[in-house]
Amino acid sequence: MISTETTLAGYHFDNCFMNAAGVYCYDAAELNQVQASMAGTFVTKSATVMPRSGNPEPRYQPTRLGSINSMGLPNEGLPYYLDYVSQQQKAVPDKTYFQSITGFNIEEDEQLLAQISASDFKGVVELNLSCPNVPGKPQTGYDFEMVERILTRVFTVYHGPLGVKLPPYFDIVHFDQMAAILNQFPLAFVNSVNSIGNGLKIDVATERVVIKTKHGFGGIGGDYIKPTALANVHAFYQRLNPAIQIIGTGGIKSGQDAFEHILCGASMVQVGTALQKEGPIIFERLTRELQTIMAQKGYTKLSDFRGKLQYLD
Ligand code: RRO
Repeated sequence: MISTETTLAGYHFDNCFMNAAGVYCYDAAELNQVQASMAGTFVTKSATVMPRSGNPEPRYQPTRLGSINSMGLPNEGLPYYLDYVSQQQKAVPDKTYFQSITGFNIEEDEQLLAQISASDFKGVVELNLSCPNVPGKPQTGYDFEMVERILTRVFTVYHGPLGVKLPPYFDIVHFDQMAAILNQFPLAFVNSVNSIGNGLKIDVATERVVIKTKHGFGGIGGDYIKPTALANVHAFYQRLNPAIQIIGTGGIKSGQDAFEHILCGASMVQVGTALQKEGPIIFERLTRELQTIMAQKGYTKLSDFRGKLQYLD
C-alpha cells in the first residue's frame, strides 16, 4: 500500500495534495468541488476584513508555460469563509481546513485573527504575506522589518496553528535573513511560493498586454516558477527550526513535480495554475502519478524521501 498521507500542524491529512489559495476557493460552489475531489483538504481564497470585487478583467490568462494574474484579492470577506468552514467542520468533522487571510496593515491582521478566535474555527490559518496585485500595496514578504513586526503582533493575539505564505526570494542572503526572522516565532508552517510578482505577458498579434490592471503586470505561476519554488522550499527546509513545516507551491502539474517538492522538504503540496486549467479532477492524476514514482523507487510513505535531496559533494 502506497500512501500519500501527511501530517501538518499536528493534523492528519489523507492526501498531501490540496489547492493553492486563489484557485477553486472563491466561494462555496468552488470549495465544494475541491472538497468532493481527492484533495486532502482545501484552503480558502485569502479573506480580507471587507468583501472585495478585485481588479477589472481581464485579470487571469493561461499561457503556454503557466499563467499570469492580477486578480486583486477578490473575496467574499472573512465571515463568509468562516461560515463555510464551520459547515464543513460539522459535515465532515474528521477533516481539517485552511483559512487564508490577508490584512492591509497590522491592525487588520489583528482584526481578522480576532474574528477567527471568536468563531468556532478549528483549523489552520495561512497568513498571506505576498499578494503582488493590489495597486500601491507592496508585497509584505519583501519588507523584512515589517514581517517581523507583523509576526510579533500576530503571535501575541493568536494562539492557534498559523503559517505564512511567502513570496519567492532570489538571493541566499535573503533566505538567511528571512529564516532568521521566521525562526523567532512558533509558526506551524511556511508556504513557498506565491506567484513571482509583476511579470509581463505580451500578445504579439495585437502588440498588447493581456491583463488590464497595472499596464499588464501580474503574478506569474506554472512551469516558469518551479525551479524558484523548489529552491525556496529547500532553502527554508535547510534553515528553519524542524518544528516549522514547509508547504510546497509552484509549478506542480504532475506527480513528478510533487515528488520534487517533497524531496526538497515539503510536507504538503499545493496546486494553482494546473488546478485552474484541469479542475479538481487533477488531484486523481497527481496522486496516481506520485504513487507510481514512489512504487518505482520502493517508497511507501512520504517520510521515506521527504527532505532527502542529495548533493554532488
Ligand atoms: O488576488 C490576487 O491577485 C492574488 C493574490 Br491575493 C496572491 O496572493 N497571489 C496572486 O498571485 N494573486
